[in-house]
Amino acid sequence: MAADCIFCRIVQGESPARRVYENAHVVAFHDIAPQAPVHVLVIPRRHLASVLELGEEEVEILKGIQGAIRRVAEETGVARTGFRVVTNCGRDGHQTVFHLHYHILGGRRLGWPPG
Ligand code: IU
Repeated sequence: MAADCIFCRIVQGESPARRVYENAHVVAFHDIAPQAPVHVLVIPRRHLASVLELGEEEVEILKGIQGAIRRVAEETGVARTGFRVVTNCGRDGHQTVFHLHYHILGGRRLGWPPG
């Protein structure tokens, strides 16, 4: 657990979040400021600052992330209508929370390219 990391606190249950799914490696919860009717974040339990810290050694975490994405998409209904998975990295990528997270966005027709 990293000091002063809000997502580590959510993993620990020390900060509130509306969880939708969890497995041994990840937790998924509704984004506090949803940008689409479905906006869920999938985060690893282990603190990794961004996708840049996700290497071949983290294959079990990657499997957990992929399993969570599929389960969340199915359970929220966006597996049927379509959705987007995105992870922002660094300043230009608009990352604001430095604990790796994947956004699952859906429930409306999304624009492309992203701004
Ligand atoms: P970003 O990719 O780092 O920009 O996304 C961070 C997301 O985390 C953003 O969509 C926030 O609304 C969301 N979030 C949250 O769900 N709960 C929190 O306590 C905080 C941020 I701080």
